[in-house]
Amino acid sequence: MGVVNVTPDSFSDGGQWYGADAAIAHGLELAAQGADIVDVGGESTRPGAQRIDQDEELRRIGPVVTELVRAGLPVSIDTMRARVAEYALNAGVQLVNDVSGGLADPDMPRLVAAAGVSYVVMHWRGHSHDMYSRAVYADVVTEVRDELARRVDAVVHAGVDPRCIVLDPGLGFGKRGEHNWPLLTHLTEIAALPGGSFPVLVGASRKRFLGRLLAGQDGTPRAFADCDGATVAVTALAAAAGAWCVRVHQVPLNADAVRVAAAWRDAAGAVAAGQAGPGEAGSPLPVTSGS
Ligand code: PMM
Repeated sequence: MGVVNVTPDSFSDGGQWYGADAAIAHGLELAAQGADIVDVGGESTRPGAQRIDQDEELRRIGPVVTELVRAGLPVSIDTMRARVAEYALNAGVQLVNDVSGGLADPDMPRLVAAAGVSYVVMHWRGHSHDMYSRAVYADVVTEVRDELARRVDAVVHAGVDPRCIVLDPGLGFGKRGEHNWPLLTHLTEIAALPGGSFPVLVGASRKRFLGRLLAGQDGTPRAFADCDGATVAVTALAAAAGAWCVRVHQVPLNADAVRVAAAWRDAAGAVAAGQAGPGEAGSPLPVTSGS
């Protein structure tokens, strides 16, 4: 999944694709480089971010989703607002990526259910302006899994087909580095809920915890744009562990890493032995649009 942030202020690529023309060209480029899905978002969720209003979010994403769908790309909409998702669904997007897992807008699960599209349910404890105040965990893997299980129950209760659900541990959202790493190393456990195993999406690309890991000797974190090597490493490890999708800013090397991981899993016999984990890297959307 390649990221198109139509925002002036995302932490990882803020401003680069802010204009509609630049964002559309970037989405086309990501697909040409091997992205199976292009994820379009109009609202930054960087730590400390204040919300923008709905009209502004619609203004940012509208022409971009419309053009990328028209070009024949599988597009997802990264939004917490049902109204914005509805606009994008009408334009033909095939997946709703809701970083709040249906908590920010109570109309979202019903809308997704009616559309019958794939739904990324991310672990989230609240909006970005004060997300670190909620970064308190005694056992992060168990708590994230249990909180995701409650979100799955809620969205299924609202009518979402469980086969359409993708789970996401929400790296960096109300989580510090010491929380992100155990989540990454326990993807299978997080997605194995009592109702069944769900595909997993991992969004580690260029996040702060990678910059901190790669800090220089004086402790200065590595710049976001210089964390792509670390992102590729996470991609390979997550895909080899069975992640269904990785959400990344730079596609070519991550697409290669996904292919390496698929070969690795094949050679290990993971699929044949029934140890497919939470999802197959590179597999198509959990359900096709509108099915
Ligand atoms: N992270 C960001 C935005 N959207 N969506 C999902 N499903 N998972 C994530 O981890 C995620 C996301 C923030 O990163 P960005 O500002 O670089 O896009």
